[in-house]
Amino acid sequence: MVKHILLTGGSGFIGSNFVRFVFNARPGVKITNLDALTYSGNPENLADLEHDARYRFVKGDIGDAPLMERLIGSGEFDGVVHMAAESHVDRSIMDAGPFVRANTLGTQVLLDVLRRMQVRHKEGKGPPPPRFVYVSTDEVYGSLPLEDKSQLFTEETPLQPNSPYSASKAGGDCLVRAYHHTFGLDLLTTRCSNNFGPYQFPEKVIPLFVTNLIEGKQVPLYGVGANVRDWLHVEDHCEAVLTVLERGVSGEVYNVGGNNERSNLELTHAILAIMGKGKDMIRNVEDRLGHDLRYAIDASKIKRELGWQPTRSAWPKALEATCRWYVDNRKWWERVKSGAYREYYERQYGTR
Ligand code: NAD
Ligand code: TDX
Repeated sequence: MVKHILLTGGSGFIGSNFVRFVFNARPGVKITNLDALTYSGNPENLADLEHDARYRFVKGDIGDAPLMERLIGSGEFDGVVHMAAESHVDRSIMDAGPFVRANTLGTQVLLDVLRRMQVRHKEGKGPPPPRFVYVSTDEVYGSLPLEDKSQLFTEETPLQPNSPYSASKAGGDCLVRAYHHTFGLDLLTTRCSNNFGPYQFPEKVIPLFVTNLIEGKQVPLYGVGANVRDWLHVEDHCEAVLTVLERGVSGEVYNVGGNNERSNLELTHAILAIMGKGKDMIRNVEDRLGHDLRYAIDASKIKRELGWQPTRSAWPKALEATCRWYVDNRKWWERVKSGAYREYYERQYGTR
């Protein structure tokens, strides 16, 4: 079992859920969270754990090679879970630069630190490089047709990313593959479908729609809402990542999915029903450029080989619980939507 995990991007949606999940599931494990606190990194997501002896926060950018060298090269971690990324497709369509820098080049910086550790270790001059899990996405596979529901993404599906976001994530996937193949580093990859749950930045469709409805605003549905996504509760994803870290086979890729395909229109109707609102609250807006039609994951490998399967994603109960979380935690998302969450950051870490 791992003892001390370096988690990158731990102040974001999945990262902050991962910290909580691991502390509950493995009370003896320590986590150091390395996060640059970009717009989607919110220290308030983990404010209650700040004084937990098992938790440490380091503010930094994965692209900062000397810092990564000092941190990872110290040898204090036996596992790295790499989640830090620019994560929103629409932002990548506006400006791809930050995506390539964080998702592709940032991943390369981390891999190069491991490579240098490996060289030093072989010379008897330092600790071995830790195991490294790259948290990727189903979006690297591109898009499936709407008509033929039998088609699913498997780990053998060729990478055909369609957005600057998914292309920059696929850059990371390719580097992980190459560094394992070339140097034999202990690297693994997960490719997960759309997550939902608490602490998701309200630019993503579920928290955006739920919080808009609470505020009495309409929900902007792209096109006619025909696009299909496979929804997985974030804690199921966290469990899958921990499982891969603990028991995955080095060099392997594991798909993670909820077997829970919904069109955006179906999803929107479900949210409206939960929130007690009518269809008049839908505003059909211009479609996303290059909008992938359908993502659907075949997650049979991780089930067969590592025994993981989703247990928290049952529809619509899990969606109802998520909507309720946003209803009950209005202060959290109001501070995000208004930008006030940055004040906490300024107080804790000074000006940016
Ligand atoms: P998020 O945007 O909520 O969080 C990303 C975190 O990374 C933030 O805390 C941000 O400050 C940090 N970060 C960004 N650039 C950084 C850098 N250069 N250095 C250090 N930290 C940096 O994203 P999320 O939804 O929690 O996604 C986490 C990971 O999971 C990403 O790698 C994403 O590609 C992957 N993923 C997400 C989903 C999903 O549905 N949200 C599904 C599959 C995979
Ligand atoms: O306002 C909106 N209206 C709308 O119709 C938004 C923000 C989205 N949508 C649609 C677009 C997508 O088909 O809803 C669907 C989901 O959109 P997002 O929440 O932006 O997620 P998606 O683009 O599918 O990507 C997400 O899942 C995979 C994450 O943001 C990625 O980080 C992850 O890799």
